Amino acid sequence: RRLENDLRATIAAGGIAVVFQPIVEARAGRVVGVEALARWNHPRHGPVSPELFVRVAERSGLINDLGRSVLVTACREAIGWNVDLAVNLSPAQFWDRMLVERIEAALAETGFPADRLELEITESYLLRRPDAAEEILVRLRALGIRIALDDFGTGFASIGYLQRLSFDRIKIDRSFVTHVVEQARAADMARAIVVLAEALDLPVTAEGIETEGQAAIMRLTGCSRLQGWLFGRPMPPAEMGRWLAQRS
Ligand code: G
Ligand code: G
Ligand code: MN
Ligand code: NA
Repeated sequence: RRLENDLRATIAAGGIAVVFQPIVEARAGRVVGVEALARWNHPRHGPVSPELFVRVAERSGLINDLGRSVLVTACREAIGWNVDLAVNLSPAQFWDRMLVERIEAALAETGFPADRLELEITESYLLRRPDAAEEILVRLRALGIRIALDDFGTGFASIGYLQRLSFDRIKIDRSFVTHVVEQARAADMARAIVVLAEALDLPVTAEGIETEGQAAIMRLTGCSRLQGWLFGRPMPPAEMGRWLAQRS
């Protein structure tokens, strides 16, 4: 309750920060994108996990204000970087009937090019109403935005919907990446996911890459993009800007 009031005040004051994690092209290691991740540093409690404050925002009707704040901040920071920008959407945002208009307004307000924006959505909540979900995906893609299916594999209820819904990319959850070096089974699972994605013409990003060994295997497995601490931790905008400048 108190957290909810603090969150409302922080969002209103523009106090939700955004950090950025680099995403690299698997073969040459060139930076091709960044993922925006929301951060809230509470004056008394310190950093609050985004899982917690996103949940609080969803319960208290603040999610659209939070989402707008993150999207606008991320677009403003990333506009001068010549790379794609990935932003996470929560289920409540996805199902809001003004979603497409809100995204369009944020793009217009910041001047951020739609074809550099990728929205990350998780699979679990699309399954309940796949036809309604597809209608929204089609409208978003008509704006020129791309859609990534995030945390893929964690809510594996059905693969049938994969061919019914219009995605542009799959992000393999890091739980499938963690053990690929020492467990043949894990590497086989990762490979199976990539084969499935290939059958649907969907490029794959591997998340949570922490070691060179994991990077090598996921590259061989056929992932086109890699993301994780090996390449870069989430960084504040100024640091991300310097990091990108050093690498181009
Ligand atoms: O940044 P990381 O440490 O801790 O993120 C934890 C979780 O919070 C991840 O599942 C991530 O997708 C989610 N998350 C981070 N930023 C945002 C955001 O801006 N919006 C939503 N909906 N989720 C976010
Ligand atoms: O759910 P989503 O994929 O959006 O969440 C991204 C989360 O993964 C963020 O919390 C981010 O901080 C975290 N993350 C990014 N790279 C790594 C990594 O290499 N290892 C681990 N353990 N977490 C990571
Ligand atoms: Mn994500
Ligand atoms: Na993920």
